[in-house]
Amino acid sequence: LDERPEAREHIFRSKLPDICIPYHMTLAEYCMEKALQWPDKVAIVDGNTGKALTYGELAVLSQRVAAGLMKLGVEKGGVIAVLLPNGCEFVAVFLGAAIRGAIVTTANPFYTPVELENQIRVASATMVVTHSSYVEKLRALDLQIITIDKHVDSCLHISVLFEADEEECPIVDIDPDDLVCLPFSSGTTGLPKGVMLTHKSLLSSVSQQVDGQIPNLYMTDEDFVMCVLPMYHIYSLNSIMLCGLRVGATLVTMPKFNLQLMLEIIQKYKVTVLPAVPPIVLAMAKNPIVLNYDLSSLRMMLSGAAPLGKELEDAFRARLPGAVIGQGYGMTEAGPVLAMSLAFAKMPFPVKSGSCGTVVRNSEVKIVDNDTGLSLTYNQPGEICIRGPQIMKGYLNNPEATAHTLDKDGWLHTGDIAFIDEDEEMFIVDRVKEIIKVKGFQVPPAELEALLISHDGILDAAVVPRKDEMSGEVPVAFIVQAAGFNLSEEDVKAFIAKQVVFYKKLHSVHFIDKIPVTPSGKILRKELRNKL
Ligand code: 4UU
Repeated sequence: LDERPEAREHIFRSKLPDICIPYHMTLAEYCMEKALQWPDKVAIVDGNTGKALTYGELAVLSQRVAAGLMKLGVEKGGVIAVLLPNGCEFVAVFLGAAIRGAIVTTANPFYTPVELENQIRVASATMVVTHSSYVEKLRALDLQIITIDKHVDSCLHISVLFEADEEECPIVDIDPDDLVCLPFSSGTTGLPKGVMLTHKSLLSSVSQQVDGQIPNLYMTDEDFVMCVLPMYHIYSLNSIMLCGLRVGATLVTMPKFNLQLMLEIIQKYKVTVLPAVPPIVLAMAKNPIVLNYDLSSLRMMLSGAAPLGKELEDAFRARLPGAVIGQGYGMTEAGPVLAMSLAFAKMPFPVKSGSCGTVVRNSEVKIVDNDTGLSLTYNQPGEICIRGPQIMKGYLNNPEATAHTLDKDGWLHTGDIAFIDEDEEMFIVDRVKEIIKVKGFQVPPAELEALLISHDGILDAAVVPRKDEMSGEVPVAFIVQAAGFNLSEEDVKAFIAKQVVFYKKLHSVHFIDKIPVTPSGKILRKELRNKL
């Protein structure tokens, strides 16, 4: 009898064979590898304005950005913040920074000054590339600001990067384990942390999706990929931007979601691939205006970042039978893609509604029973753990949080509860982490709780998710009020609303006498959720 622990572990793998991942390449080389084969092909087109950039132009522009960054004193390993809506500037700056050997931290441009300051401080960013309309929010920080549109006092203009000399593009010795991207995520607990993604992580994740004889996510240079999900979130950054460039597709960008505009753009550009989040699937499946458009070009609808119900998936299929719908399952720390529907494979497998996909290639998944720590086999729900070349290196300057998430054997613990059926399809059934997902966006309860207890009238607070038809989940607060105060629900909501980005706003506030906690002081979130 083999008594080694690994002999007791049930490891799940992709149904597709492993592939050869070109670890030796840098992320920019890898994503632009084939760009020279089609220099005149449009890489990115702005769906609203029609402004387009070809692969050849993008290659030159990113070399100029790398040269410009070097001239401005950005060193290898330097961190720059990108605070931009979707568009060619985002892509060129990201690639240019990667060529320079710098690290890009991405954030939501709608973040409040407090949210931005926190991230920029933790990330030690020294420069930010943004739109002039966000400059005021950044003034208090010690940062070199570059604007992509008009000139602004005491800021630089993007021309310092875009008009630099590509001949001066630095040749940097980049190791596969060097960082390239630093998105923020609260992970399984606490405040947002910098997720260290290396050239190797992102390159592996892209490769696991689109490379090989039988790609799992089959996209080609003939595809027009809708880029409406924000590139500052890892889903869009990886599965749309980087995967799209790798295969030579055309990215059709929109700065923000608007259903009617999106439908017009799909029709006009004959968009073939629509990566989305559940609220967009809901609109596509249910909103009557969808029927007014010719969407026959759509062949693939990918949903991810939050649970998508079986009913909704079926409703979408009934309305748009020409498009294959399926899910991807990602987590920033996992590089990000853990599982992808095999309905999207070059040789598609039959799949079931409600599944979030099958584990990607060159990776191992195990499902762990949280009580016994044992790994489970088919059809038994437990915590999803993943191991592979794509997962993060750790949280920046936070070994404690890293140790809590990455174990000594290299497994990343997701905090998601799922089972895998006998067809290797994964079904997420619960979440054992605090994070609240509003339309796929992360809302860390710890952040809202810290803000709440900073109010003199609030003694203690807990924030939990409440199910919501439109957003999936919304945050609601339980509050213990201090003696002598008479706060109303509206007072508390307004106090939070002015400090956070729109999707983190509280939807209701409940006053209670005491926040229920475990003997060790952890909030009993389930108990509060059950009260709702
Ligand atoms: C149920 O949401 C993401 C990344 C999503 C993504 C990326 C590339 C989806 C498809 C793709 O191709 O990252 P985070 O870090 O913002 O949030 C991670 C959490 C997960 O741990 C899980 O709880 O978001 C939830 N989640 C999902 N839940 C992500 N995808 C799914 C899903 N079903 N399909």
